[in-house]
Amino acid sequence: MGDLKKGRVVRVDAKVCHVELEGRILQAAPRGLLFEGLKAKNPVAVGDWVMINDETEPASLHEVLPRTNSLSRTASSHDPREQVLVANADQVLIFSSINKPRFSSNRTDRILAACEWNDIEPILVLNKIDLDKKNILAEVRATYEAVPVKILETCATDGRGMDELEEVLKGKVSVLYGPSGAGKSTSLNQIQPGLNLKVGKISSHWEQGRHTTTFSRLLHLDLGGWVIDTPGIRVFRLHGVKKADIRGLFPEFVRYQSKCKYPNCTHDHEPECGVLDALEEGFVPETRYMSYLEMLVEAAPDEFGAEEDIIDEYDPDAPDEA
Ligand SMILES: Nc1nc2c(ncn2[C@@H]2O[C@H](COP(=O)(O)OP(=O)(O)OP(=O)(O)O)[C@@H](O)[C@H]2O)c(=O)[nH]1
Ligand SMILES: [Mg+2]
Ligand SMILES: [Zn+2]
Repeated sequence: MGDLKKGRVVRVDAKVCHVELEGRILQAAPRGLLFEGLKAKNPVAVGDWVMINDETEPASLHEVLPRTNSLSRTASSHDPREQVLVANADQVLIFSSINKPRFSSNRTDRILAACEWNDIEPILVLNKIDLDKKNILAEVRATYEAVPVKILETCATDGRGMDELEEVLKGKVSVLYGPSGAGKSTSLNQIQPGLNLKVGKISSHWEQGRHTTTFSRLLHLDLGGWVIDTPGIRVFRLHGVKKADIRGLFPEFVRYQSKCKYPNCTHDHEPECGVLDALEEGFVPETRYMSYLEMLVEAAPDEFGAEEDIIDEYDPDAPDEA
């Protein structure tokens, strides 16, 4: 057996991983050993550092090096295992369009909670500010500044906010997360036209994007750093959290928690709850509280939502990406 070499996983397919090794990308099959005793659904994720033997045909992936962090979720409503979406990332850029598709508080709150749980810095990118016909931008800003979360306002089509976005990406490993159609690929193309990522059309009927990016992959940025462009994920359910953990994932609630009568108050049904009072007085936005309650219910053991939880359907007719 030849010497093992260290590479980085840039893409994961069903049977092989695409690994960058000494400036080239090769496909490597994970060894069976990596699956033995595995509790998670997948042994390898995009962003992982791995040890490769490139003298076999195909190359083989021998070892996954310890991770600094990972972003995981519950695989699906039928599969309670942990699914590691990405590993070793510095930050998650949560892309949301203000309109087309419309801004989703629930989706935003779930991924924010996941960042908090996995200890990865979130940055909220509010894109398509040119489409803010209903003037929701100010309200969204206020809600998330209170958490607090760092916020960028962008318009990927006319270039507004792209300098700030570059500044944030420079030298970091960033996950780009957001619904189909939010403008992740358009933004990356603005920053680095050579990437030539395919961008989607928005269906006017549904006002939703179809998935144009269908798998996660790690890309180099000329300005320094890496981005992981991900396909939109419909529902992000945390993995391994207990009911009692959820309240810690909504940082702005903590401010009011000291006024709760019971120290282990779930802010759900208990009397004399500081968070419920703050909600009634308008200090806690209703959207944040609704997301909290939904996640609280899910966190109960054996309770998984009935709704399908897969990466939005893959369009087989879509041409391959550049
Ligand atoms: N009006 C407006 N349209 C935009 C803006 N940013 C992107 N778009 C359009 O939105 C559509 C979807 O953009 P994409 O970049 O493909 O979205 P995506 O987030 O990569 O979507 P997936 O790859 O499917 O996850 C394209 O038609 C873009 O031209 C913006 O700031 N304003
Ligand atoms: Mg895309
Ligand atoms: Zn309470």
